[in-house]
Amino acid sequence: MNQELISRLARQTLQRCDELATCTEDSDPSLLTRTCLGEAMKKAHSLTAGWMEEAGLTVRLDGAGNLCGRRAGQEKRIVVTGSHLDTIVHAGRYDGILGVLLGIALARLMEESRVKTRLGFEVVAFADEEGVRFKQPYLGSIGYMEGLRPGLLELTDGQGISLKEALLQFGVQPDEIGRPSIAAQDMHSFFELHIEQGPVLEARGLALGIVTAIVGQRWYTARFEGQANHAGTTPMELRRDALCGAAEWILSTEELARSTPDFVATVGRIEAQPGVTNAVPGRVELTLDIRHPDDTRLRDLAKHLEERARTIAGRRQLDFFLEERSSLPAAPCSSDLMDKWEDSLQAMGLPPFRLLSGAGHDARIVALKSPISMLFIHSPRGLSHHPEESVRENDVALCLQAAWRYFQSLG
Ligand code: HGY
Ligand code: MN
Ligand code: MN
Repeated sequence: MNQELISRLARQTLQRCDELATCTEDSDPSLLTRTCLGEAMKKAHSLTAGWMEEAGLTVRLDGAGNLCGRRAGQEKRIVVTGSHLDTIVHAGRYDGILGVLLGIALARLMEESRVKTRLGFEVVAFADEEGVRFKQPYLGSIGYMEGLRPGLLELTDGQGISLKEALLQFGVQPDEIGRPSIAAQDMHSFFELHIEQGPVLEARGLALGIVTAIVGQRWYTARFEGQANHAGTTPMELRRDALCGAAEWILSTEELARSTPDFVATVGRIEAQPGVTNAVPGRVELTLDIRHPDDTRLRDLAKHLEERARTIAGRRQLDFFLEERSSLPAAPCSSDLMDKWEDSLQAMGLPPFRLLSGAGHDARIVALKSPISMLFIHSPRGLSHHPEESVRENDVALCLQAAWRYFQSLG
C-alpha cells in the first residue's frame, strides 16, 4: 500500500473540510451553518462535484438533492459509502463532511492504484441529515433509498417554502423528485466513515472503532397552553403559566434520563409566547429528542414522559399537545461487515474495538433495506456539534487505509 499517497490524501481531505467550512449561510462567516438545499449547499456541491469528477466518479444530483458520484465495477452491484453535507447551526466542520470527503479520497485511491473492482462504488453526499431546515432529520437518505413521499415533500421551512419547492429551486429535475436514487437489490452494502462525536475512543487511546449499532431515536414537538396575562396584576395562584409547566416537565425529563441507564433526553429548543418581560407566558413550544438502544424501552420511556407532562399540565390547568416528528428504530450493523472491519484493523496492528453509536447517522436509514457498517474516527475531547470539533490527520490517514483494506475485502 502506498503510504505516501494515503498521507497526501488524508491531508487533502482535511484541507477540503476547511474549504467546505467557508460555504456557510451564517451571518457571521466564521461560523458554519449549512442547511439543506440552500445557497451555501449549492457552493458546497459545486466544490464537491469537482472533487468527485477529479477522482474519476460520474456525478449526478438525485431526486432528493443528494450529490452522488459513481464508479462502475465489473458487475452491477454497488458498494455505497457516504454521509451528509448539511450541518446544525454553528457546527463543526467534520460531522458528516469528513465521511463524504473520505469516500472521494477512496475513489481517488482506486483510480491511482489502477485497480479494476468487481463491485461498483458510489459516494453519496446526503442533502439533509440534521433536520434543521424542515425539522425532520434524514431527508437525504430517505430520498436516496425510498424516494421522498408526498407527506415529506409538503414539509415547510421557517419561510413557508415546501421541500418540493426547495428541491426545484435547487435545480433538481421535476420528474426525478420523489424517485429513489438506487434500487436496494443493486446495493451490495453501505458503509459510513464518521467522527465518533463522543469520548469513548479518546478514553481508550484509540484512533478507530467499529460501530455495532446506532441507537433508536425519536423527535417530538410538545406544546403547553395556558393563559397569557398581565405580569403585574395576575396573582401567582391564579396564573396558568405555560412556561412554568414546560420548565417542570423539562426537569422531570432530565431526572428520568439521569436515573435510566443508556437513556438520553434533550430539550434543544424552547419558544414562549407572547415572549415579553411583562406578560405571563400563555403558550410554549419545545422540542424533545430521546434515544435508547432498546426500541421497546424507548417506546415505554416516551409514553412515560408523555404521562408526566399530562400530570403536570393537569395540576397547573394547562393543555398539553405532543406531536411525534420522527421515530426510528435502533439500527444494527451487519456482523459479517463488522468482521471485515475487524480483519482490516488487525492487519494494520490496530485493536478492533467495537462501540455503540449514540449519534444518529444516514446509515440508519440505509439499514432498513441494506446491510450497513460504520467506522468511527477519534474525536479529540469528544467534542461535536460545536465549532471546535476536530480530528487528527494521522487518525484520518489510518481510517483511509482501513477503508481501502475493507473495500478490497468485499470482493
Ligand atoms: O443528531 C444526531 O445524532 C446526528 O448528529 N444527526
Ligand atoms: Mn450531527
Ligand atoms: Mn453526522
